[in-house]
Amino acid sequence: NDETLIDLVTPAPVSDTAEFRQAVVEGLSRPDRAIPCRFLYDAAGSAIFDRICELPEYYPTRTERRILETHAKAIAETIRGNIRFIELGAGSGGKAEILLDAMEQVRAYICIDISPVPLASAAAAVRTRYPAIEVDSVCGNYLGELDLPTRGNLRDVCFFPGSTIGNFDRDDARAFLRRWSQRLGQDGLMLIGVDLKKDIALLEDAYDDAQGVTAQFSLNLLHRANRELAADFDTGAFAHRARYVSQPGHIEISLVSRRDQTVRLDGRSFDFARDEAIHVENSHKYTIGEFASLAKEAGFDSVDVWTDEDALFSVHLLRV
Ligand code: AVI
Repeated sequence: NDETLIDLVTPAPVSDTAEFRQAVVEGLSRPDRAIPCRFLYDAAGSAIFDRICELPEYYPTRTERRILETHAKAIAETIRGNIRFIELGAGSGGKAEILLDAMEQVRAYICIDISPVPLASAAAAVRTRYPAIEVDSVCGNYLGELDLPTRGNLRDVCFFPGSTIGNFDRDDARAFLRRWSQRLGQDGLMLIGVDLKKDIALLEDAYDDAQGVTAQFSLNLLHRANRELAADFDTGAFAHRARYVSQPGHIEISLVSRRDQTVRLDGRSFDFARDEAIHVENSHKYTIGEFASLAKEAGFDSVDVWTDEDALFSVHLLRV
């Protein structure tokens, strides 16, 4: 349902402190401790995430870009009619431009993001680079209720790169796709990046890199609680853990207490036993067939799918 989707929102909303406080207090008060992954993306977390995307172990970003570069023409040729291109989340690091360069049939572009500043700069960049395309931006949560400008007789193509869908659990991913299949209407298309199942060591290394940047990304959540909520986490006393869970197939990321300890926050104390975990993120992985079936359940047919030669990552084109 929509409420759960909003709770799980991943892509970089700058959430306010009150919301963060409530999530941390609630999340630490439960027996299975957890903090929703959207809180990973404050300014510091977003900057660390940009560094993750450049890591040798973190293959998704560069692999998806390569797939788009290699197949941009084929993708453009598969999509007929005049198009309104809808990008979910601002600033795909140039991935939208790879497609816009190849797709001469794009007449309008809309970017949707919850944060106004990246939204405005994404729209401005497209306006400058493609003066013939009509550019619009919608400040809102693309996981929730949203009013899109009317589309005229253009065909909607929604672009959702980065395997951000992987940060939703399977049910939420299906609900998200269903919502968009309804919103896009007849003939609408969804072009979506999805990380693939693969060798477990490769996957685990991608989420636990040698330089420890991903560990910093997770631990930033505790630094953020210290900064914003005056918590007293001893951040050195928690370890980043990324492990692959084969059913249904996801990387599960947690912060694990290295010793018995007590953390104070908001006038409360939270006791941690050694090895007790705070769950911070899941990153789901799919086979091509699994993702196509999930999309089918959500009202999409599979049109085509592109992948790299090592079958690390996939880009699906789905049709309502
Ligand atoms: C944003 N998202 C697709 C990333 C992923 O791969 O699940 C988030 C991430 N967390 C640690 N590394 C990357």
